[in-house]
Amino acid sequence: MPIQNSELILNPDGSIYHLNLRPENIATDIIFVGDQNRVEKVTQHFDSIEFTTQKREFKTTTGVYKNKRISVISTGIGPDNIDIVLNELDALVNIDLETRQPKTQLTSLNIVRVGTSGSLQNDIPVDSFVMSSHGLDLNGMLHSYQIDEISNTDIEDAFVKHTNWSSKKSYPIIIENSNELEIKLFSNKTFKGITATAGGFYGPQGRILRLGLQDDNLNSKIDSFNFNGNRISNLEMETSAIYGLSKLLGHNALSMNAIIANRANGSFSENPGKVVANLIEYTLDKLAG
Ligand code: R1P
Repeated sequence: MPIQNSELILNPDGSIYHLNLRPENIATDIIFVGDQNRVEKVTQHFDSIEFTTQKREFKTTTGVYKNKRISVISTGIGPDNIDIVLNELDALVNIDLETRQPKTQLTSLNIVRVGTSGSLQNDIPVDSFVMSSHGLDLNGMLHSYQIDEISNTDIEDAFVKHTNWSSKKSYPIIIENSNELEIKLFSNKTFKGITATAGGFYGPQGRILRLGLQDDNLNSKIDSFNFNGNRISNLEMETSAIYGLSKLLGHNALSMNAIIANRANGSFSENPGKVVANLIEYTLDKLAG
């Protein structure tokens, strides 16, 4: 049965609905950034550019860096956007858009997120890099899918117990990164830890402006969680969704975080643009290496 027009939506030019992309427009190596203005901060290093488009917050540029064809895509903010980006990218490589049938030969994409994030640990300072060993999903988007095979119940249950996690909130899920990409991108320049992914910036990350929180002590309980030496290093808004959907769809994913704030000691980078620029150069060189 072909996938119906209402489920797999194509634009009149045959491109996929939100991303505005056709299969030939994307490389198999992809860098995700949050901010659409960060796309050019990556592609300014490219030797050549073959394609660029934008619809809403989703800007894509494809080109070549040191003989490697790479697409850079802005996802905007949050796990809801990742649901759109991952499903549409997968459709571009793994569904025949003419027959509207899944392909029998599947393609695995290599996806590296270059994002900003807040450290939760005193010893992971602003202006450093964190590679996400796991995504800790606190937002629940992934619960719409069949996640039994990708979740790690031992750590999840320990986290729920440690934090006295409210049963009214979605159950946390822990998903691993791609080991292959970790080996490619790791060095002594980067910290490594579990990245917690929240579904909002203020309350869901424990920030108080005028509204009270469901649990005032959640961030300090997150900081002190330790499972066989694995601790939670940082908080942001996309990693667990990228890891979860990539694992379910058969893609490789890794999240690299430029630490611009330290939530444990209240500091903020004096030059956040610089650590992001450094992480972009680091990631490009490791990917092309
Ligand atoms: C919040 O300010 C945004 O910044 C972080 C968070 O994950 C969220 O998307 O990442 P980016 O800088 O990559 O967008």
